[in-house]
Amino acid sequence: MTPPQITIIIPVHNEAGFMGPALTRIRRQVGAVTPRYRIILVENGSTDHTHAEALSEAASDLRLDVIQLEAADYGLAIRTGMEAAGNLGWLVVFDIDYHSGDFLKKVAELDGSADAVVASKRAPGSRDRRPRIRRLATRVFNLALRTVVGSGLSDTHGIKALRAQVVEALLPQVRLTEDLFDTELLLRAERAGYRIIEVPITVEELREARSSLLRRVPRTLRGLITLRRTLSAQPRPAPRPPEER
Ligand SMILES: Nc1nc2c(ncn2[C@@H]2O[C@H](COP(=O)(O)OP(=O)(O)O)[C@@H](O)[C@H]2O)c(=O)[nH]1
Ligand SMILES: [Mg+2]
Repeated sequence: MTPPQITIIIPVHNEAGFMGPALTRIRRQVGAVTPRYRIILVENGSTDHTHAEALSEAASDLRLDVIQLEAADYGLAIRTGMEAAGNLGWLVVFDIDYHSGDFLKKVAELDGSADAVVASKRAPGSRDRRPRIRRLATRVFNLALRTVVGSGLSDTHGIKALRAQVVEALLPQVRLTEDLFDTELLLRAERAGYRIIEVPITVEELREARSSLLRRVPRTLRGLITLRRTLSAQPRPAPRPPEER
């Protein structure tokens, strides 16, 4: 089987010092799976030397591209990376502190049987070694995904891969940025009838979490309610015929 084209998109914000060693690990993980890869770092809003460090990494790595936007926005960073990635092969979203070689292997072994792959912290076989409070936040989010937006997905945050052509088709419809951009993208993929599979993952924090759950959980829940309104205002697309998949 020909190894797939993989473009890894990584949003980065105030990651000076941490990013260099993480990129070395990520290059090793993706290089073990395919020689046909690119990495796109999208930085915005950093107050440290992240952008300068990213540029210096890119100076010695032809497969690494760096994009900089002005204001801090996690979702907009991923979106911009996706827009820059083109429409070949797989687009993979990693965090700089959360990435997986095993996940890339699973994506590379797919034989056309899926349009998107989500590493779900809630899938059978996953091992979540994060602190209890973070695991609890994931459970709350999972419950909200089912009850607020009626999704069958068990996780939408974190590591995921989508076929570039699927992203190209869906991006014009996606409205949200920040925390919920990737959730909206996956929910729209689900509603459009694309085949999404969930795979287990071992989650280990490579460093302490920096975002405050106290602020993030209510913000995310409010965002999901907005998303439900947006999605229900639009007719559910007819399931796509098999030949289009
Ligand atoms: N471009 C960009 N990246 C961000 C922003 N906030 C977080 N990130 C990146 O998103 C990833 C996850 O962030 P992290 O702080 O580990 O969040 P957590 O693990 O979900 O609490 C890391 O690669 C961060 O550098 C942002 O505002 N802009
Ligand atoms: Mg993190």
